[in-house]
Amino acid sequence: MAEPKRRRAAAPAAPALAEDAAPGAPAVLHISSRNYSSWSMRGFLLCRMAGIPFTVRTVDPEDPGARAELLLQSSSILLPCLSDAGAELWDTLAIAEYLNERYPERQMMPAERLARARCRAISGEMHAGFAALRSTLPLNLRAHIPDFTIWSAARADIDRILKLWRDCLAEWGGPWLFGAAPSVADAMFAPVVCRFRTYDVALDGPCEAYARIILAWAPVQEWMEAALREPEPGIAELDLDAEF
Ligand SMILES: N[C@@H](CCC(=O)N[C@@H](CS)C(=O)NCC(=O)O)C(=O)O
Repeated sequence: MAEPKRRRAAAPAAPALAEDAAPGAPAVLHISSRNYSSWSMRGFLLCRMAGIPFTVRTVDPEDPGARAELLLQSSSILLPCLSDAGAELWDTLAIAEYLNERYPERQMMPAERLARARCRAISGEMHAGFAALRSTLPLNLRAHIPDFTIWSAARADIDRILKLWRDCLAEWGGPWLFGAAPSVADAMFAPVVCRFRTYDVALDGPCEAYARIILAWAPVQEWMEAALREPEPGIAELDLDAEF
C-alpha cells in the first residue's frame, strides 16, 4: 500500500545547494521538490553531466505568485525548467538533447550510433511510460517502506525496466547502461533506482550492481543529501498518488 496522505506543516524555503551561491552563474534550473520530484532530479543530473555552472531554484507550484512567475519561464508550468543562453526548456528530454548538442565534448549520449539509438529509445520509454510504477511507487528519497505491496501493473513496469537494464548491461558491458561512462539514459533511470530502494524492490545480480553504481554517482549523492535536508513542502496536504 502507498503511504497514506499526511498533513504537513508550512515549511521555510528550501536550503540552497552550493551552486546557488555561484556568482554570475548563467543557467538556472527551476525545480519543484528534491525529495519528491523525479523529473527535477533528472534535470539536475543532466545539468551536472553537462558540467555547466547553474543555479537551482525551487518553485512551489502551489503558490500563486510563484506559479505566475514560473509561467514566464515554463509555458507548460511543468518543472524542471532550464533557462540557459536564451533557451527555456521545460522537458527533461529536451534538456538532455539541448545539453548534448551544446556540449558534445561531455559525451552525454553514447558515441556509437546503435548505442545512441537505444539510449534514446529507453530514455523515451522512461519519459512516456511506466505510469503504474510512477503513480504507486512515488519518489520519496527520505522514506524506506520495506513491507510495501506492489500492485501487479507496477510489477509489470518493474519487470520491463529490469529487462531494459539487463539487455543494455549485457550488450554494452556495464557498469553503466551504455558501457564505461554515464549517459542520458542513466540520468533518466536514476530516480527509478531510488524508488527501488525506498520500496525494497529485489534486484538480481547485474541490476543490483547497476543500482549501486547509480547510488554511488556523485551527482546522485549530492541530490540525495540535499533532499534529506529539504523541508517538507509548504502545503497543507500532499497527494502521494500524484504522478511525480
Ligand atoms: N515530461 C516532463 C514532466 C515534468 C512534470 O510532470 N513535472 C511535474 C512535477 S515533477 C510538474 O511540474 N507539475 C506541475 C503542476 O502540475 O502544476 C519532463 O520531462 O520534465
